Amino acid sequence: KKFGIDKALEELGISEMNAGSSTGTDFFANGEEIKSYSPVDGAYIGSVKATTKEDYEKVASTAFEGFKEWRKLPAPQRGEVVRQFNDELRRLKAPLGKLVSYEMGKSYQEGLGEVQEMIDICDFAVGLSRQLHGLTMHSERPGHRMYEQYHPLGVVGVISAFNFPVAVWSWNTALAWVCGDACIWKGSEKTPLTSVACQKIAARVFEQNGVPAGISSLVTGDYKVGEYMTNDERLPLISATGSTRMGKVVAQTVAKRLGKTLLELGGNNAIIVTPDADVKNTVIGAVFGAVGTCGQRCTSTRRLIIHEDVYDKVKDAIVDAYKQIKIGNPLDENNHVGPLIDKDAVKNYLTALEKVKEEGGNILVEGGVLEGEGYESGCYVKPAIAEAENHFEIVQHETFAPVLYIMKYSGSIENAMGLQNGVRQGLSSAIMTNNLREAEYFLSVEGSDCGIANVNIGTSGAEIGGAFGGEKDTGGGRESGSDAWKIYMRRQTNTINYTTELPLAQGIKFDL
Ligand code: UN1
Repeated sequence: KKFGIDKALEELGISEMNAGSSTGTDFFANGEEIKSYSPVDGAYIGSVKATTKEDYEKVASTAFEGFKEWRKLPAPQRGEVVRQFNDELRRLKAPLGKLVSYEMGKSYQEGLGEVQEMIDICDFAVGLSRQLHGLTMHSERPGHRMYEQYHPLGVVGVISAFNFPVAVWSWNTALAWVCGDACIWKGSEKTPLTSVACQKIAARVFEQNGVPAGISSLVTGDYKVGEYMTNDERLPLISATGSTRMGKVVAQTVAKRLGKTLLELGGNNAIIVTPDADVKNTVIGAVFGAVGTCGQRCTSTRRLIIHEDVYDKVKDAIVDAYKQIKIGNPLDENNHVGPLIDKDAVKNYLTALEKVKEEGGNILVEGGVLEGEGYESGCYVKPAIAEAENHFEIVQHETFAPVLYIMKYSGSIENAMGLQNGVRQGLSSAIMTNNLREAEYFLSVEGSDCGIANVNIGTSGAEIGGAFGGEKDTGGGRESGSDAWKIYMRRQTNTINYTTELPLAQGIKFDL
């Protein structure tokens, strides 16, 4: 069953593919072919051509030239272009959500949710386009005025991952565009068609508005194309989402030329379940967090840290809930969990299950690869649960699959906090409690060390209005809401003297 995927491709204008790199509505395709197969049914969807070094030069120089014009347009007018782009996203929400689901494998509901995140960040960006404000300060010198302003930064490189193939791009670009930047996007080579679909939508709206070429640019390919970007001095900022290993390489390369990075890397997210947690809500938050998107969100719940007094009760309720999970074609709305992205991901999942057993873990819900009708792609796996210790090597490691580790704590919240913070990653965290003292401790300076800390909701499913990102091995970057826009602009402090004298700061006398 195709669930209307052909119609969706047609509506997005990507049924006849000859795509690759792009600085507008046209594509140039010179590199080697990248074929996209759906993890849903293993079928070939289409192909694009990788960006060559020459293609990249063309893209980067066009973006650079385009930026010089785009930056002169008043920010609210740039916001108006983003508003029109958002109208198109609203119109095409269903087909784009469907393509995301089909090419990436997340449920259709989550595909729609991802496009909704794009819509939300565009709304946010439109309002922001009238609020890119700095501060004014009082000068220490008479007759002087001091203030700060934010100017467009330049050409921003965006490197995104397969798991959120469209939303992460828009978190970066919607803000960067209203900030007056041009963007060069390298999407994941595992989801090239969603990238092409997005570029088509943006480029069409931009062209209709007379926006110069290159403000929305696309490059395609693997890490080699990423290296063109990270080494390019014309790109003052590289925003990269992916593994910690990738982030370290990106950070070092960009730092060598003193460029800026915004890194959103791995997580190892835990929910602490305290003695007076609401068990029903805990189950919903933990199960969605662990199996949603087949465990392939950076915010997916990897660990449950449960107090001994409620350990058996919560464990049994979660194991029970896993029995209700329906695994299958994610376009079929009866299913909760779709496939993993590809067979490499299946291998990593199986390795994690082996390792947790080797290290002494106790499997509570057996995993395994599904076979037979509907599972022909070989990418469907059973969400698994293991009782494990926090110090196990495999527990310390982020496995991008639906494997949940359960562990026990005794005594006070401090003990749970130690386990939660006792990993290298620091993205998302949650506590389930109705106890004010525990909740406030969790949020206090001694509490969670993550970029996201939630009370009585799970670790995944953050709203766009907050700054998104985390500490330690998660990379330290913040994208999306709050004041994350500032990284896409350059800050300037201005001091203006409107007197006939020239007094020096700090009262220094310099008489000539
Ligand atoms: C990611 O997995 O890279 O909070 C992003 C969430 C989503 C974004 C996840 N809004 O789960």
